[in-house]
Amino acid sequence: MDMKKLIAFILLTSILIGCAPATQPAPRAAPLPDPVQTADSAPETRSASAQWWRDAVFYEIFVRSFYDTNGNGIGDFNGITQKLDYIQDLGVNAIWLMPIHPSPSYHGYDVLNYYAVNPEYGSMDDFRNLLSEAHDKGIKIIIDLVLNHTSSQHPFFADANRDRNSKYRDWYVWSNNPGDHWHQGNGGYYYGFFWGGMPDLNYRNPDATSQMFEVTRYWIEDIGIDGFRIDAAKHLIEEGDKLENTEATHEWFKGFYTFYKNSNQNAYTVGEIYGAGAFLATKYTQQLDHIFNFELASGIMNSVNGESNTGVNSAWNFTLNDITNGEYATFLTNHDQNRVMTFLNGNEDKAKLAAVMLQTSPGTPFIYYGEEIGMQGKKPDEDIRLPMQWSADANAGFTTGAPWRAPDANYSQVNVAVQIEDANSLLNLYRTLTKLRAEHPALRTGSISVLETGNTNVYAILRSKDDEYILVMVNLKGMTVSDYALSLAEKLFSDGTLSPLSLMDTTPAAPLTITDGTFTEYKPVSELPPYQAYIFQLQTITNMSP
Ligand SMILES: [Ca+2]
Ligand SMILES: [Ca+2]
Repeated sequence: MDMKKLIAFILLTSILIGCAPATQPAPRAAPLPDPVQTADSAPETRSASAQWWRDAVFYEIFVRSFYDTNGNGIGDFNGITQKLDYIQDLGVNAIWLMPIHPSPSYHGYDVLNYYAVNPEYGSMDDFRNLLSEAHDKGIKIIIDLVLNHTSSQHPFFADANRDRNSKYRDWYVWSNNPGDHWHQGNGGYYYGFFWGGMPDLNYRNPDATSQMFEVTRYWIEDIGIDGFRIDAAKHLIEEGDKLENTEATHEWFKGFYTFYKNSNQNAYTVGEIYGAGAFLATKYTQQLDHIFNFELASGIMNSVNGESNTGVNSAWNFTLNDITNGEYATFLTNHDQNRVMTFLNGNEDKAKLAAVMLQTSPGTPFIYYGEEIGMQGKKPDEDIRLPMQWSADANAGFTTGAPWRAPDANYSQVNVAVQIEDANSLLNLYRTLTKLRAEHPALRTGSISVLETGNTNVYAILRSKDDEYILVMVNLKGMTVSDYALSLAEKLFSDGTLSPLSLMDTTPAAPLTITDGTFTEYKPVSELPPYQAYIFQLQTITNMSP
C-alpha cells in the first residue's frame, strides 16, 4: 500500500512540476462563502456554529506514539488527556485520532471490532474521559473510520471464509479466478485491494452497508464523537476495471452523508482521496464534508523545497478552478509520507515557511503530531510514526518504560521542552500562526487571490473577508531578493491608500496605493532577507490630511 502511495506521490509531484506554466498562473479570486456567523463573533459562538470545522485547526495523533501514562511503552488515551493543555496551547481545537479499534497490526488500519477500543490504548471509559475533557476545553475529536476493508481476522470475514453458505459470505467480494488484488480463500478468491490481510467489504450488499452505518451511528450518538476521517474513501466500490472514485462509490457516500447528518448535523467527515485532482473533490460534495487537498500539500512542500513558487501557484490554479469556497482540508505531510523536516533536509527556515503557507491558506489545516517541533522521519512507516519528543529525558519523555519503538536519536535537541523556552522556535511560530488564524476570519474563511510577484522566488497571496485584507508574502529563496513586485489582477479595493501593519512583528512596510480598484508593481519591503515571511494587515488610512 505504502510503496504504491509513494510512487503515486512521486508521479503526482512530477506532474505538478511538469505542468507548471512558465509564467505564473493568472491570479484568481474565490467568491466568499456564505457567512456562518458575523466576523466579530466570539470564539465560543464560532465553535457552536453549524460548520465548526471551517474555524478549526486539527491535530493528527497516532495514539501509540503520543504519550504513555502506564509505563508499558505504548501511548494511550490517558496520555492524550494529560497533554490536552499542550494541544490547546498549540492553538488546536480539533483532534483526528488514527485508528483506535482493536487490530492485529501496530497501526490499526485492519480492524477486528468496530464497536470497541484497542485495549493497548486503554478502556472505553478512558476514551470517554478523553472525549469529555477535550469537549470541556472546546476541542472536538474525530476518529479514523476504515470503511473499505476489515481485518482478515474480523469475525465477519472469518465466518465468511470458513463457510461458503455463511450469511457474511456476500459481505465480501469473491471470485473464482485469481488476479491482482485477489487472494486465495476457502472456496474462491477474495478481493483485498491493499493486501490479503485487509479483505474489501462488499458495499453492494445492503446488510454490509447497514452494519457500517450502525457503526457510524454508534460512535456519533452513543459515544459522542464529532466525526470521522474516512480511510481510503475512493476505493469503496469497484466497477469492473475501475477501482477508484466510481459512480457507485459516490452514490454510496450520498446515502452515508444523509445518514450521518441525520445522526448529528454537526458531525464532520474528511475523506482520504489520495492523489485526487481538485476536480474530483467537487464530486464528493454532499457526500463528505471535506476531502484532503493533496495537491496543495505537495505544491507547498515542493515550492518550499525547490525555492520557487511554481509548485504552490500551480496547486492554487488547480484548486481554485474547481473549489472556490475553501471547503477542503489542508496539510503538509501525513502519517503516510516522510515528515516535513526530513523532506526539507533538516532546514528549519524552510519548515517555518511551510508552516506560514499552510496556516495562511484557505481550507481547514491539519498538523501531524511532531510537525510543530520539526520531528524527522522517513520511511519505513514506523519511522514516520515515532514517539513524540516531549523532552530530553530518557526516551524523549514519552514513556518511563521501554518504548514500542525508540524515538528519533535527535530528541535531546529537538523536543517540546526546549522549544517552549525558545521564542524563535518552530513550535512558537506554530502557536503564533494558529493564534493569528483564530483572530482573523480573513485567514480562515476569506477568499484568496494569488499575486503576480515578478520573481519565482517570491510567493504572495491576498486573503480577504468583509472589510479585512491580509497580505502574505514569502521569500522562498535562501538569499536576499530585491527584484520583485506584487500585482493584483482583480479589482478588490476602493481607491485610496492602505497602510500595511505587520501581524508578526514590527516590520515597517511601504503604503499601498490603490488605483482603479487594484494595484501593480507594489514593493512593501525593498529587500526581502533569506527565507523571510511576512503577514500584513492592510489598514485603511483615515484622516490623512490635517
Ligand atoms: Ca500505555
Ligand atoms: Ca473496495
